[in-house]
Amino acid sequence: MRQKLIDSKVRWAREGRLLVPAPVERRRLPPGQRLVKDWPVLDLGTQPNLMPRDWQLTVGGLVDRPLTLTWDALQRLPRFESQSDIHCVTAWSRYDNRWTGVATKILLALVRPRFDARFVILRSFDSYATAVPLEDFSGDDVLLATHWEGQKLTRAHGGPVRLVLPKLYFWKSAKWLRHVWFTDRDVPGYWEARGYHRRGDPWAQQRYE
Ligand SMILES: Nc1nc2c(c(=O)[nH]1)N[C@H]1C(S)=C(S)[C@@H](COP(=O)(O)O)O[C@H]1N2
Ligand SMILES: [Mo]
Repeated sequence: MRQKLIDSKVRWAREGRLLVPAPVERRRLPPGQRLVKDWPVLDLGTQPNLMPRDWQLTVGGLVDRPLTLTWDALQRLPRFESQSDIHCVTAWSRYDNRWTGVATKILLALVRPRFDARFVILRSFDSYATAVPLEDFSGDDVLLATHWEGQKLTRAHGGPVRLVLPKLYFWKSAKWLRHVWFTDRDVPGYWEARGYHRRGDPWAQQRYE
């Protein structure tokens, strides 16, 4: 009797019985990052002072319907809210930021990128620029943000309107957004021209090229 049990346990061991593939665990904090509770301000030192009525966004390039959005026109678009984590390439991360604004999906539906559009170039009122693949720009959690935690986005953090693209390092989330330009090839922005990665996925540690 006991021998039967032993034999079957030996067989189980040989067959690897009860072994199931471990779930692929994804830590919330990407490699090399450390968590902060405050919210650092990072930019090139010039923070444009824009009243909402001075703000205007132009959207063009490889699209069927180029568009200019005033602040009032932006308010009339459907609102979108999304909570996400910030990962800055200088190694700080901040969890649970609640953003409100207009989803890039809405913008894309309005301007209709042409089939050959593959990149989106973002230009800002402080002359900053950055480039992202259209696929990343189109993500479900990407928005033109006007509010953070229910409060109007401050000037220091890119108000009145900034991009928020949580799945890439935060340098891709252009503050004081001015132009959104669709292209068929990558055009390096401020940091990309200085050695930063063309895509910038924190999980793959795409800090530099
Ligand atoms: N217009 C503009 N957007 C910008 C920058 C900038 O210098 N100018 N800096 C980028 C960088 S490097 C980071 S880490 C984040 C910082 O955003 P925060 O100041 O709201 O934390 O903004 C990004 N967007
Ligand atoms: Mo940054």
